[in-house]
Amino acid sequence: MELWTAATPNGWKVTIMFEELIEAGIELPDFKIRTINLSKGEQFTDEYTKHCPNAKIPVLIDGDTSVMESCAILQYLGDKYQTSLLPEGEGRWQTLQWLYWQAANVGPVFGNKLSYTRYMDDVDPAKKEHPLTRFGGEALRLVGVLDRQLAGRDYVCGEDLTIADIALYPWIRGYKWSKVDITPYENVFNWVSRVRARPAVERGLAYGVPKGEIDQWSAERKAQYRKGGASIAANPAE
Ligand SMILES: N[C@@H](CCC(=O)N[C@@H](CS)C(=O)NCC(=O)O)C(=O)O
Repeated sequence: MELWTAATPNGWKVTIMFEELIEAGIELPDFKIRTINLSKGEQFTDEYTKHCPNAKIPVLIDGDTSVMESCAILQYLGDKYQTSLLPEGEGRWQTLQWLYWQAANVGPVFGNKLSYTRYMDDVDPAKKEHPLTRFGGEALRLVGVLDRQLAGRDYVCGEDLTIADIALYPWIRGYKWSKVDITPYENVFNWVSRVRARPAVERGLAYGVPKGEIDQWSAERKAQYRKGGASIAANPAE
């Protein structure tokens, strides 16, 4: 089994899943992680798009089967290795609806908010006003939905962590980065700490990232980005 990925929220979903499966006692076959260099455009090569026609990371290659889309990969692994990460019966549909909610809403909206907040330095600020308001407002609405779902629950679908939490966590944890203020949403804020405290999540997030940088950018990495003109490098550590 091979995972072609990069150190980004959609990539971390799958490496967290590997680690949670191992934590649950599953003996995974030998798997290989291949880092795709997005800035060099490795996602556009014929070799890559043969497995992932959408030309985005991650893609899982399991023998003759290639699966693109991070949430489909979570579901594939959840089906292949039966654990409480993708329960059966009623719990399955509870989990899948929140998984698809992430894929259709939180991922694209947080991704766009992040992009306009951090990466579009060359765009006239007046032109960014509408998308920032639109995606910022929608991101907060989604956080409100998640907050209500988490009331009285440790995890999105109840007492146990599922692939719905794994899909949501890498995007929500980056709230400072995307400047979506989740702090008034107590259930979400506490859930972020709860998920973060899991050893498998810690290990999953560390794929492709030096340990000291897991939760913040090192001075060296910021300097690299500053050279490219990105304002993210100028932000103080929060
Ligand atoms: N819906 C896709 C989104 C994948 C995605 O946007 N991947 C980003 C990194 S997080 C990527 O490959 N970006 C490179 C590019 O757009 O060229 C998924 O969940 O797998």
